[in-house]
Amino acid sequence: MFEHIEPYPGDPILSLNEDFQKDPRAHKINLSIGIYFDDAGRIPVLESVRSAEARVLAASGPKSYLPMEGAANFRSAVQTLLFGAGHEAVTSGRIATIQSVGSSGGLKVGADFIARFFPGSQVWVSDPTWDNHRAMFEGAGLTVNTYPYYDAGDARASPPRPAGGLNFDAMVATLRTLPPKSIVLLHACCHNPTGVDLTPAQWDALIPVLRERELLPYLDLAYQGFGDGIEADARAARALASAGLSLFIANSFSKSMSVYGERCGALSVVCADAQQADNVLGQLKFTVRRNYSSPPIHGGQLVATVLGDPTLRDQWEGELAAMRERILAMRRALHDALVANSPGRDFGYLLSQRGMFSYTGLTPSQVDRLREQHAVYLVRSGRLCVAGLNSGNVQAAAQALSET
Ligand code: KET
Repeated sequence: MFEHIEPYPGDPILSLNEDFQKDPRAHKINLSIGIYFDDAGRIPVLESVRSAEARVLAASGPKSYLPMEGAANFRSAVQTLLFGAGHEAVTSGRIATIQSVGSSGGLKVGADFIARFFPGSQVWVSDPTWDNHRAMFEGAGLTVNTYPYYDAGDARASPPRPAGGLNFDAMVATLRTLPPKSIVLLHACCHNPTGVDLTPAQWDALIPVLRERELLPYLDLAYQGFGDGIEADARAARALASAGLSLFIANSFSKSMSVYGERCGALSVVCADAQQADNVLGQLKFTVRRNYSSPPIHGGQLVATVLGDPTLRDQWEGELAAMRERILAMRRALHDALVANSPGRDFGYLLSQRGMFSYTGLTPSQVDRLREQHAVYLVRSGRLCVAGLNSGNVQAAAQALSET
């Protein structure tokens, strides 16, 4: 029966992380998967989430099914977090939000919805993007293309351009050529894998392009709070909604609340009015019903409890700020160690990029060498997860990088 089934070559991120777990070398360093580790190399349990969990367990009752769209308190807390309590799009009821199985679940429900209701549309993702974006949208039957994004630099240009920036002009030029109703996937902050984000002014310049070309933006907000702060990282979503654009946004709590395995996320669709939002919500529910029927209870209630209680919310903001600041400190430490090892080379990109990731420019064979000779794990694209560095391993990581 199954003779025709070919072996799965593995996922570029998750399978690599599994290989890391099996690696017997004691000095191994995991800079592959997008997980925040603390300075002791552990995945933290946030105190705000621990307190919320105690409350959720104390109050837990019969475990009926949640509605297809998820828990009402979670869904409204998500809208407030993303857009702000007083945002006109929230108060007018023109956002359809579902609780999803991680933001991955939300991204895929959105992709299935697009395949059904925008059958003539193709998807455009940044070059490069998170490996799974292409897989998910293609998995929904959509055609996926790329727009220019990361600037690999040009030593021969005058003045020479260092690697590590954004090629905004080329990005906009490509978006201007797309047919109406094309889906444009954008990282709302902390771009994965490059760490290169649009500035607020660039977001503002993008809005008229999206509007004039009648493009449908699909934001991925997986790292809210890891860039410049909870509110600042939501700026793009708020600006697009305020400009009256319709948009999708999938957001994650995996990283911001360190609840990876609880699979907490949401998909929100900002519509022109409440009537549209009602219809969109209905069709999202149908998409969920045909897929996994309804989301799980527990993780969503942890999130809703943290966001709904002013004391826990304050505590969470502090804990998230500490994670953000530790990543910044590790960017600085790695930068300084690399400069000390290779004077004259420019590692400024490590300081300007935001979020968990930086793009090193290492080739796949260099990444393989790092892993084989030094037990330092990066994704083969050359993506380095800064959040895997700590005061105990950053010098060794820098040494290995310098020798590769
Ligand atoms: N979007 C982006 C941009 C992203 O980096 C991830 C996870 C997700 C969505 C999915 O997160 P979820 O837990 O489903 O809400 N990225 C890391 C882990 C992974 O690949 O699944 C990573 O890039 O390493």
